[in-house]
Amino acid sequence: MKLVVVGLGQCGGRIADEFARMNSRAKSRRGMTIVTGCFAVNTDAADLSGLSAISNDHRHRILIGSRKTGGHGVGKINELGAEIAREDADKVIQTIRSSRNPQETDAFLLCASAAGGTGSGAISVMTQLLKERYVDKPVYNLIVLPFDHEEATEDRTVYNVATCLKSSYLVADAIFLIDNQRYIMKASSIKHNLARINAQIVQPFFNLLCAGEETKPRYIGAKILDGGDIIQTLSGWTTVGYGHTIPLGFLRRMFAPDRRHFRDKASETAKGVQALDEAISGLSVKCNPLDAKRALYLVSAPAREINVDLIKELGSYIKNMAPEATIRSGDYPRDKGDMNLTLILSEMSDVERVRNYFTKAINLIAELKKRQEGVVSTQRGIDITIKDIPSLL
Ligand SMILES: Nc1nc2c(ncn2[C@@H]2O[C@H](COP(=O)(O)OP(=O)(O)OP(=O)(O)O)[C@@H](O)[C@H]2O)c(=O)[nH]1
Ligand SMILES: [Mg+2]
Repeated sequence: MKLVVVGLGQCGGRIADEFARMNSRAKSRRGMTIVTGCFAVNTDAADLSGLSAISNDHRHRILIGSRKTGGHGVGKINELGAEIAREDADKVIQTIRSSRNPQETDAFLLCASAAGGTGSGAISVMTQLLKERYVDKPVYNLIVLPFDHEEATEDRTVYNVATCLKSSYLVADAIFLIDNQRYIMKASSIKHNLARINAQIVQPFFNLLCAGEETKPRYIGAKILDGGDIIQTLSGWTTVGYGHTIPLGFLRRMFAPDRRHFRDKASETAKGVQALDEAISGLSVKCNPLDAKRALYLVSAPAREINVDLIKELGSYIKNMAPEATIRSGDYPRDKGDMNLTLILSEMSDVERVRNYFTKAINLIAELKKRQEGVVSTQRGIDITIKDIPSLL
């Protein structure tokens, strides 16, 4: 499957940068293109300069709203982010359109954080406009939810997240929810942390996108998972997980390369289940798999480790976990390396974290209204007394 990736705002731009890096890896290691275009759009010129993998020119790093912001961002006001996106959308879409033949692309993926200003405001607006221009291509969103501490210190966080999520839900074909808090590693510094988090966010997409683009016969699975399967799976609130195991069998094969021990088969199935467990416990947002209406998994491993029992076992494990889901699956044999698994749960009827944001935002709006009324009446009070004071002007 081939994507055009557009990162909006700082967080979105950095994730898009990570997708550009992933595409270079796909090109150099596997000779294939999985990202046909990668763009960063921002109101902040400095953020755009901080990227490294996205081509360093104005056709790929697109500055918007510079007349309004002077190139310094929108300072968390996501309404302003939305307004600027609307005004400059033609410039962005024209640039995307002219850079590559859009027919080569299966879908768009727009990435942004929900808590900031530029990305949070722009993502739904850009999604809507892209959907109008490219009626036959799905437009997906990847939305990053803030760390817990950001919510505690900044009222605007809850408001931005709720308005961003609601607006995107109205227009995007599917929304990958990525909860920063679930990726946090307390020991490392923030910058290092964010880079690591971004790499982890993108990792599950590597094999997922490569599998359907594979042309070498020895890497074609018994069951190919291609772009059609992915498009059929993605709908509404979506979560993604990734699990992997170290290649344990390699020692045994080193000492007895031609003999396959009967235990290998059992241990391969166990490894697959272990990778699946890791993918479930590391899902990008906390959710209940029972609420998923669609699911997909792709297992990738050295060809000799993929067997019918493994696929059967994984399938029934997921069916038990998400009994209402239509499940699609595939295998992607490789020469060597670990066994890894990408899991997607989609069309979630409920995601607690999203629901909480909506509830908190409703409470916050009511609270702000009360506060505002208080302020207005005090001003009126001053205004009333001020008229009796002589002015020196
Ligand atoms: N995972 C991840 N989260 C990030 C990254 N950079 C910022 N964030 C999160 O994104 C939110 C802040 O949004 P930004 O993307 O910086 O905001 P913006 O879209 O550039 O908007 P303005 O700066 O207000 O114009 C916070 O919740 C951060 O924790 C990143 O590289 N990776
Ligand atoms: Mg910014």
